[in-house]
Amino acid sequence: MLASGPLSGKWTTYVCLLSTLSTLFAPAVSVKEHDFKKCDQSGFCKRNRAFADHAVGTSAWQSPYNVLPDSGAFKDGQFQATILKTINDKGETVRLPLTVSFHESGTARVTIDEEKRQKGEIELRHSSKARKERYNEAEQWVVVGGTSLDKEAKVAFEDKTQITVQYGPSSKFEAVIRFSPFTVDFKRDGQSQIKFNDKGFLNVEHWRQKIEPPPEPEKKEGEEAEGEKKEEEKKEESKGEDESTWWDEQFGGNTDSKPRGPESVGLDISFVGYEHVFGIPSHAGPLSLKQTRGGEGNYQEPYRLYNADVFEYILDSPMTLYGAIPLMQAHRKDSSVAVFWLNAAETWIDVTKAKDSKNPLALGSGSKLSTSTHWYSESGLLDVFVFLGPTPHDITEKYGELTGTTAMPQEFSIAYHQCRWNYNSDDDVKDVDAKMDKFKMPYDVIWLDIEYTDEKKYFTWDGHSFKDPISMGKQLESHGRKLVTIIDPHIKNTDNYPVVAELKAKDLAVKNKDGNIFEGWCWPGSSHWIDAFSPAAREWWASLFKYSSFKGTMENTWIWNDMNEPSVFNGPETTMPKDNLHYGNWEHRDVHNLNGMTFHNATHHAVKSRKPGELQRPFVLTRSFFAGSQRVGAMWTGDNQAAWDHLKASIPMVLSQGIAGFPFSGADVGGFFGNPEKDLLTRWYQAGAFYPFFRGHAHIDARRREPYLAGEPYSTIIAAALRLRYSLLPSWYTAFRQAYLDGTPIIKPMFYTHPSEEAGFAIDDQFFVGNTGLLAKPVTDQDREMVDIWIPDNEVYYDYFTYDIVPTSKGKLVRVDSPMNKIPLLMQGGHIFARRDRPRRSSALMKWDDYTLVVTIGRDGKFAEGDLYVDDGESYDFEKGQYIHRKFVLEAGKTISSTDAEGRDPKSIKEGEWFKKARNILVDKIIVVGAPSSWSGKKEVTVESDGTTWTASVEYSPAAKGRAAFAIIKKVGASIAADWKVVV
Ligand code: NBV
Repeated sequence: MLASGPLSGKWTTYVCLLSTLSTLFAPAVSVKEHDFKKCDQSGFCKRNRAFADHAVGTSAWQSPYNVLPDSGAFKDGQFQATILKTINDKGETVRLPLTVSFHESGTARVTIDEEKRQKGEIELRHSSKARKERYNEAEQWVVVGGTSLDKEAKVAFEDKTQITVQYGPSSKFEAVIRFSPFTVDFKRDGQSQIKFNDKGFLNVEHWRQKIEPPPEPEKKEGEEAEGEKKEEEKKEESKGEDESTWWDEQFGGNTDSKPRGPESVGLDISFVGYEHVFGIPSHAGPLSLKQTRGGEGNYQEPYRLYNADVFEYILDSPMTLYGAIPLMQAHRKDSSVAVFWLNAAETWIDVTKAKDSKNPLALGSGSKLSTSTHWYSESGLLDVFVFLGPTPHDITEKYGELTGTTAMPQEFSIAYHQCRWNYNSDDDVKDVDAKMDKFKMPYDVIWLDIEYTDEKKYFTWDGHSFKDPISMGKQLESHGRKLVTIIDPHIKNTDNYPVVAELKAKDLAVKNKDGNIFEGWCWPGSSHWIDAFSPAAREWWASLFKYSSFKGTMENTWIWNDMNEPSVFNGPETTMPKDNLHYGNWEHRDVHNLNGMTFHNATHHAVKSRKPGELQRPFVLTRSFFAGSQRVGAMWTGDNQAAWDHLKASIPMVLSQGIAGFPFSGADVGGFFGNPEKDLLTRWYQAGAFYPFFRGHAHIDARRREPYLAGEPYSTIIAAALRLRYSLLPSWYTAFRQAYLDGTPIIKPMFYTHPSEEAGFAIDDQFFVGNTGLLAKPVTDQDREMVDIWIPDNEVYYDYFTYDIVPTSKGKLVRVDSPMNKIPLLMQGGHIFARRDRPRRSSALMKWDDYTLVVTIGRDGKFAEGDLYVDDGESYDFEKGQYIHRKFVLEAGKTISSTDAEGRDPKSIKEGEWFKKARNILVDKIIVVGAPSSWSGKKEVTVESDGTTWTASVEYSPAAKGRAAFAIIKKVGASIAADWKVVV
């Protein structure tokens, strides 16, 4: 690993050290698939797949899970009973408490635990301190609302064999719980949508005592074969169960001891009549998930969720990546449903599709397939939420209610971020800052990777290269810019480092299986890991971020959390041993997928409390995440490559984040590893300008590639992409507001916006932005000068840049020119969206700029509407009503009006300083694309606001050569905060 460019002596030393470290402990440069488990290398994955195969292959298979007769009771929106699992031919059973909850929000939840009494009887192996319970605290981290029980839910039918509960809005949802075997059929309007255990794959590996085998008698000659026969017989007795990984498991030279033995939970979940399933990020594959049990074009392996530092990941793969959101949405024409599998342990999901002739919906709706999924997690509760839609928006909204929505970001954080590993010194940062200005490239944030520290000791600075961080921060501040510094969860194990000394003294680190502090290797060499599950650890973590403690940081310093899967170079699969122990003596196995979120959360709260009465919304980027992470920051898709196929893959990945409730996401622009050719870099900026999180980043070995270095014509084209993002920031911010309110994705795939158009369900390379009607399809192929955009409806579409009317109709592919300097971007008719057209150096400098409204007249020639949300872009005052939210409507092709989008009475708002100043921000220009011909010859329009009337000039350009007619109303002069009306 060698850095390019001139190296100082010290720098060379570092690079050598790094290169030694990385060869010793880090994975090699490209992902080694064999560094990560395949299903048959993971004991419980193999067992659950084998269990499913056994069920499928056994005629008249009977699931051994039955609700104990008369054990059930329904009360106040909840059905509780005991499931008996028959564990052997003698009819012995274990008891599994079942709770089916029906919530006012319309979601249902099925939870299966294992009876405490049984657990108490189990003696753990060794002297392990691991907690003797199924992990039941994921809920505390993930669920924030939507679980009030629905007291209106009622029993519609009940006998000895089943109970049917009606629930949800107008009682149109129904759960039919059958007892023998235990199954649940979730219906909407009387039709089955989701079935649990329909295939009989329910599998709760109960806790059992390890029976140590008697010592093997010494073998005499010729006894070998006899021994093998005994093994076979044993397998036969245990019904083919493979016990070899029950008590410990080896992988890559590591042994995972399992003090509690086998304890996985598995269930088949069938989506009746649904051909498409989406979600369960993060994977580098198509948005519409593939089948996983082989066959042409399918995967062989299940989708895996086990947060890992996979390093240069491969594409089109169900392999795990850095974060996990176990939410799956199924969609067919006009109907969406979903499940959320609340389990933080390693999880695998098989997806298969089959013709379902029994199902009238499948045939009638034109959807020919049903999708069956099979979920299994290594430990913990079986805990599943069910959403019955029917729209994709219902799913994201209800899921948002359950796990929280995107935190309202500071406006700077949705602008452009300039990063690389690494900016070498404070002078380097200042220089990049100045050059971006020189080349008129707007940016808001510059980032420092791990080299800014003194030998990877976080909360310190390398005194040689970063002599004066405050003066650096101040230069940035002078243009409203910010600095982000990286802080990772591994704490260098070394002398004279107060942070590690405190971590140890206060006993706040993750422990190994013996209860001693866990030591592993990461960038700093020998390290310990903060255990962010512990409240005391989080409190201590917060103390480290105080300005007085993390010297050199200022109010414009924000934080980046990397390596929080956690990445442990010498650990199994580059992460922590599963038998490590966390706060409360939970095994790492139980909480692995939550780990990244707890660290991100600790940092978010730490930054929020840097000084008493902190007023700014924190910005913290994370690599690892789980369901709920959206509440505390943004994510990026990790270490991609400077290659066209990685650019292409980034779009479905970011779309998938959006429909799984974590839309504040983006991929490294330019590709992390390698050196992008200039055309690729340029195209990537054009795509990145449409990621909700927009950051250029590069590996330490990559050549410098700040956008001004690209040279002409590329630099100018990149600058245009940056400016496009900046001019549309008001609309992006409005989309974030919607995401914050109800979980709506920021960029939306076709199935989401047009749930009736089947031809669009699998399309994942084009998307709409917020509610603007902007339809983008970034170019992701080399030398592609035209792209085909799929048109989902019969609206009129205009080219964003030329106002050409796209000759098209619903369901057609339309060819759009896309030379290097053009982003294929259409405007759907019928919308009004806001821009700020004056180019400036940073978003902060645009704060008081006037707005341009773009009206795209719909097919009927008369109507358009849209909204704009504005607040101070940084504080929490918006929670106290300090915001402007306007609704714009064009009516009858004649009047354009602005009213309060929420119908608020202006007198009810006690206007603070920002609000008062914002009143002076004006709507400067209104561009009406597709303006009616009756406007031709108009020179003036009247503007009415607050009882005053004045005129504004209008310039009308008639339609010409495929271009729509358009009008520009100039110097409108109406306040953005006021009601007004423009009459043509
Ligand atoms: O901190 C260095 C890098 C960082 O630049 C990258 O964005 C992360 O994904 N980090 C990974 C660790 C090393 C990766 C080779």
